[in-house]
Amino acid sequence: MTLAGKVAIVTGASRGIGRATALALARAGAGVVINYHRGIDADLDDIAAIDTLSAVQATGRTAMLIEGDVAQANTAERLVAAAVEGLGRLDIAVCNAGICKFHDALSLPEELLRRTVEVNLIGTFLCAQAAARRMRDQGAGGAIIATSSISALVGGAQQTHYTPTKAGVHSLMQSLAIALGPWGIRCNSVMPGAIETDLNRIDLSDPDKRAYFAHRIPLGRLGTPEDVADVICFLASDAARYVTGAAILVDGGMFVNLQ
Ligand code: NAD
Ligand code: RM4
Repeated sequence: MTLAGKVAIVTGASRGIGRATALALARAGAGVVINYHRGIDADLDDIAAIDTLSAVQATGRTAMLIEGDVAQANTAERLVAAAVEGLGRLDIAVCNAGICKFHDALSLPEELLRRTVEVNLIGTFLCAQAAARRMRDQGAGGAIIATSSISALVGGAQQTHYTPTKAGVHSLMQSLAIALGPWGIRCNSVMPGAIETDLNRIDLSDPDKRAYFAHRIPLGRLGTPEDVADVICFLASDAARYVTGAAILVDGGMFVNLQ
């Protein structure tokens, strides 16, 4: 197990890419602090989170569940404290929590714009900063991985409030790689393409959209959360010991397919 003895935080880990990442890290040997946020369907969110906790524990690793909105100032510190007090240390932070409510640009409410920036960009910054402070104090390096997106590089008419946050996350990992390199803390991002999760369930229910993606993705299928989780695990591991400031597209080739 490549991550034996390591401890990780994963934000937004009750569902989708975060859930698959928590499981992949645990299977590789890491203890995991699982974060999620109670949204409009609080009961369903709790059920998903408890299910993830059980699945991670079933791997034989230690896990903790911490509810909290990453946009709130103290959530990241609570996650770090849980890792240190509950699991003894912190080696890996996966800043993954994100929202994307598809919406027209011209009628976009300011509130949705501000919330998307707060969760996706500010939440990622606060999580990375709190984790990095602890990793610096431990003196043993660390790995921070953020979930950016193919949408950091290309646009979407219904995503004008979202794509700039993903470009921001990409840039944040580049700058943090420079700032934290002296402590051996590596900072990278993954850029998933179209991965089937709750986040895009409505968008991908449009047959025309599915047909477009099927045509555009050279590997011929939408992505799964596990496709992304395995790359995050690689970036978290010593196999990526000389990789920092990088962004890895995990999109089945969708980005490069122009004609
Ligand atoms: P999802 O909706 O399946 O899961 C989102 C998770 O984030 C849930 O666990 C939810 O509880 C949590 N969450 C939401 N708001 C939160 C908040 N304020 N604080 C803490 N946790 C919060 O989504 P997903 O598709 O797995 O997306 C995960 C990340 O991947 C996001 O950052 C998203 O932008 C990014 N991404 C997704 C795709 C895709 O195609 N699904 C593609 C590129 C990037
Ligand atoms: C991603 C990308 C995907 C979309 C999700 C919601 O960053 O744009 O195509 O389905 O967001």
